[in-house]
Amino acid sequence: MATPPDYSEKIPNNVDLRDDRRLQRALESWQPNFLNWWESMGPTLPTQDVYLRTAINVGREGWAHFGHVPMKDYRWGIFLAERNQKREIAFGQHQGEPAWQKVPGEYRADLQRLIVIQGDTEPASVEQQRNLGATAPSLYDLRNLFQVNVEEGRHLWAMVYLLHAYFGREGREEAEELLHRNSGSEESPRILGAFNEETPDWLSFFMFTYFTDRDGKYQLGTLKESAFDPLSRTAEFMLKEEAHHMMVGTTGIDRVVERTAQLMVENETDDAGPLGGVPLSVIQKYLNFHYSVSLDLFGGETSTNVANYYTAGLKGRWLEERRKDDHRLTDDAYLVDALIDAGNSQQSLGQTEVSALIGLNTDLRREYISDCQSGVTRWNRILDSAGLPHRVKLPHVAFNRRVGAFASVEVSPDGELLTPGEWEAQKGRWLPTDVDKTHVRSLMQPVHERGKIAAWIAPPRNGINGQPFDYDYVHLA
Ligand code: BYC
Repeated sequence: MATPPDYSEKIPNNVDLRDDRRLQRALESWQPNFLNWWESMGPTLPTQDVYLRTAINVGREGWAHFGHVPMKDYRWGIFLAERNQKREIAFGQHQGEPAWQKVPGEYRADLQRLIVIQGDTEPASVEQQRNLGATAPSLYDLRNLFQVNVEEGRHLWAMVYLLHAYFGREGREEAEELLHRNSGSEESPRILGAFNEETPDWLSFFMFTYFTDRDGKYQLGTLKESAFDPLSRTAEFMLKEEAHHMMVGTTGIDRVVERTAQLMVENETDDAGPLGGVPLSVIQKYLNFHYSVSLDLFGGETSTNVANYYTAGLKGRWLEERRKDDHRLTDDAYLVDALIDAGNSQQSLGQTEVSALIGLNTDLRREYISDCQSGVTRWNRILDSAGLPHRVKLPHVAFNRRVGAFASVEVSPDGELLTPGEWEAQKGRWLPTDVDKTHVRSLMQPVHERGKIAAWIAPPRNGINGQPFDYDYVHLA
C-alpha cells in the first residue's frame, strides 16, 4: 500500500515531508513564489470555481477526487508512485544493480539537467495557454483546459521536489529559475523550441495536447525507466495524469474534424470556412506545424548525450523491459534518418547506420510517430464515415525541422528536398498562413453558457467523470 497523501499539510504529499523539516521549509518558501507565478502567468479568465480532479492517492483504485474548487485553492501536491523495494536497474552499465535512492556524484549534473528540462516545459505550457479561457467553445472544454493547466502546475511541483530534495543549493536555484524563464520571452525564453511558440486558439490547443503533450508522454516514459528511483516514481505518477491530456487532444481534434465533415457533406462543398467551420486544409496545416515542432523535441537523430544518458542508466527506452535485447546496446547498430551527401554537393534524404546508442533519440521519435499515426487513422475514419474521400496525413519526418539532421534543409510534406526559393514560395500551402490564423481566430467566439457549444466543433460524446455535457463544469466570476 502507498502512504496516502496528507492533506492537512500545507503541501499535500506522500513523501513524508514533515520528517524532513529543512526540505519542508525550503519547499514552503518556494510555494508562495509558485502561487505568485500562477496568479501572474496562469489562466487569465476570472472564475469562481471549476470542477477539477485532484490526486488523492497513488494506488490503482480511486486515485482522484472530483469537485468544484476555486483554482487558486487547488491543492498542488507531491506524489510519487509506490516504491518497489526490489527494483533493479533495467539497462545500461549498471544493469542489475539496485535502483538508486540518492544521486550518484558522477551523474549529478546530467540528472539535474534532464530534470530541469522536463520541469521547464510544465509551466511553459500553462503560460502558452493562459488566454484560451476567454474563447472556450464550451464550459466542458473550459474545464478541460483548466484541468490540464493545474496538472501541468503539479508536474512542475514534481520536478521542483526532486531539485530541492536531491540537488542541494544548485537545485533550489534551478527551481527559482523555472519560475523566471517565460514562454516566448526575449531575455529568458523556455528551454525547448516548441514551448516558446504561441497557443493562440483552440485548434492550436488541441493540436498541442495531441502532439506536444504526447512528446511528454514519451519522454516521461523514458524517465520512468531511470535508475534514479525518485525520478522514476515521479514520472510514473505523472503519466497517469497525462492520459487525460492525451484524451483532450485526441477527442478535441476528432470533434473539429467531425464538425468540418458535417458542414462539407450538408453543403456539398470542400470548404467549410465560409460556413463557420475550420477548412480541412487548415486542419492539415495546423497538424503539419504542431507535429513538426514536436518532432524537434526529441533532439538530434544522433546524439552522444542520449548515448551517455542510456549507458549511465539515467534515461531508458520506451517500454525498456519489453525489449528483447541485452539492454546495453554496446555492440548493436541502428538505422537513423539522415541527410545523405551524394557527392557533387548533391544531397538526398535517406538513412544511415550508426551505433544503436547514438541513435536512441530516433528510436524514441519512431515510437512517437507510430502513436501519432493512430490519431491520423482515427480522423480519417471520421472522414470516411461521413462519406468523404478527403484524408489527412502526417508530413515527412524531415518537414519543417529546426533541430537534428534536417535542420539545415527544407523539405516538402511528401519528402522532397527543396531550394530555399521553392520553400518560400510554397510554405503557405503547408503551414498556417496569417490568413488561416486570422480565420481560425475569428471562429473563436466564447461559448460560456451551460450545455451550449461553438459552431466550429462537435460536442463531446461523453462528459467528465460520468457527468453530462451540460453539467455546470465552471462557474465564472
Ligand atoms: N530545442 O544531443 P541532442 C512535456 C539541444 S514535453 C532547443 O540532440 P539530447 C510536456 C540540446 O539540449 C517533454 N534545444 O539532444 C509537453 C543539446 O544542447 P547542448 C519534455 C534543443 O540532449 C506538453 C543540443 O541541442 N521532457 O513534458 O539528446 C506540456 C544537442 O542536442 C532541442 C524532456 O524533453 C530543442 N527542441 O536530447 C507540458 C526530457 N533539442 O548539450 C509538458 C528531458 C535539443 O549542446 N530532456 N536541443 O547544450 C531530454 O531528454 C533531452 O534533453 C532532449 C534533447 C530530448 C530534450
